[in-house]
Amino acid sequence: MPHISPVLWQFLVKWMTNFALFPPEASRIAPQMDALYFFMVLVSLIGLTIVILLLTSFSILYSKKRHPVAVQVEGSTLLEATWTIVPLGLFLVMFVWGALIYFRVYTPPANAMNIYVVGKQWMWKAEHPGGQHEINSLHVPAGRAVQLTLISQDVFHSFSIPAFRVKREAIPGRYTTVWFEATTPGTYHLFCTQYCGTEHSHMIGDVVVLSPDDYKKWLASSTSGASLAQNGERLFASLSCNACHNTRPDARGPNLANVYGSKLRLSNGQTIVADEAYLRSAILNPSQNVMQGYAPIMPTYQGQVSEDGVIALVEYIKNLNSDYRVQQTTNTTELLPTNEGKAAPAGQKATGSTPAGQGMVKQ
Ligand code: HEC
Ligand SMILES: [Cu+2]
Repeated sequence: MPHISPVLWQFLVKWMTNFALFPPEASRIAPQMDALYFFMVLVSLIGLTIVILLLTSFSILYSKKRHPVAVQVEGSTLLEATWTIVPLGLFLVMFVWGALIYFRVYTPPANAMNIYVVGKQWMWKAEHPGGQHEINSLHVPAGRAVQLTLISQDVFHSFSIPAFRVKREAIPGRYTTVWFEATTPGTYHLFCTQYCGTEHSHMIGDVVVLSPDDYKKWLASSTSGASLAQNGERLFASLSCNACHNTRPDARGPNLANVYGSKLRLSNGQTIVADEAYLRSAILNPSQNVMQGYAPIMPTYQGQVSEDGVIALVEYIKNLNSDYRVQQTTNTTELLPTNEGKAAPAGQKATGSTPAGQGMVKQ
């Protein structure tokens, strides 16, 4: 595990963690984040020292006792340039350094496994693709990139794991994402860091980092029987989405197979990449982005499907994508129980082996 922070900072962090002054560094990004943080603290301390030294020495050197008559001092270009350029350089270093870390935190690697997190007053609900649900806790494997797709069911919340140095707003009406790679098995705190009502302080929980083997066991023991995609398939039928989205030649809606991740042309001439956020808005605000060649006849499902339901539908549509299925299989083969064919491959089975799903949506 490469540790970026120099030895002294590592020592400092260990010491502060020991005395509960600082959260442990339990993700790959944490040491990088801390290096920047300590750099900023150091620069501030040096600045503070210079200001205090100048303040005290000037008030002694130029006191009224020593200089009863004030002397007019003209400006010095060199002095002014120095105190402008040096701080500017320091702030630019912080800006570039911070931007690099920012992009790293908010750009998940392509092979990240995805977990949905729904925030609501006042709890966090995590939904794993295999159908495992948990409230105010989140189980993740160590050494794997994990992406969280967050949404709120009511007000603004903010999902924060200090030990991983990640934090992301959970916003009503929009998916947001953040990712991390946990390095050390253990239990860490999880907070809502956006004041969200009277019981905001109860919106806390545990992040449990497990070794890949233990994670595999956890997945197998907490499966609820149906994967998200399977639930989505059921919803797709019960909401009669398949009345329009089917393979009949006179189908009124587009075929949804391989839509996820593809570039779509809209009736207003724009193109858009169909990601999770697009699928969500296609279901809840269909009139917002109408596909070229189709009439805007799709009804809105606002108020008829919960966020959990939308997540299931989105996972189902993603699973209609043959590439995505292959990718998800390669991502999860080492982690998910393949032998009994329950949790992980169930997601694939949802679309592959159910005759109904096959006939209605897949082409
Ligand atoms: C009355 C017919 C009808 C029903 C019912 C319907 N849709 Fe649609 N849907 C359409 C049409 C037509 C479009 C293309 C025009 C548009 O984008 O609004 C579309 C577009 C979409 C898109 C965007 C796909 C793309 O290629 O742009 C998604 C996703 C989608 N529907 C999902 C659903 C889901 C999920 C349901 C059920 C909850 C559903 N639809 C129910 C007719 C329907
Ligand atoms: Cu909250």
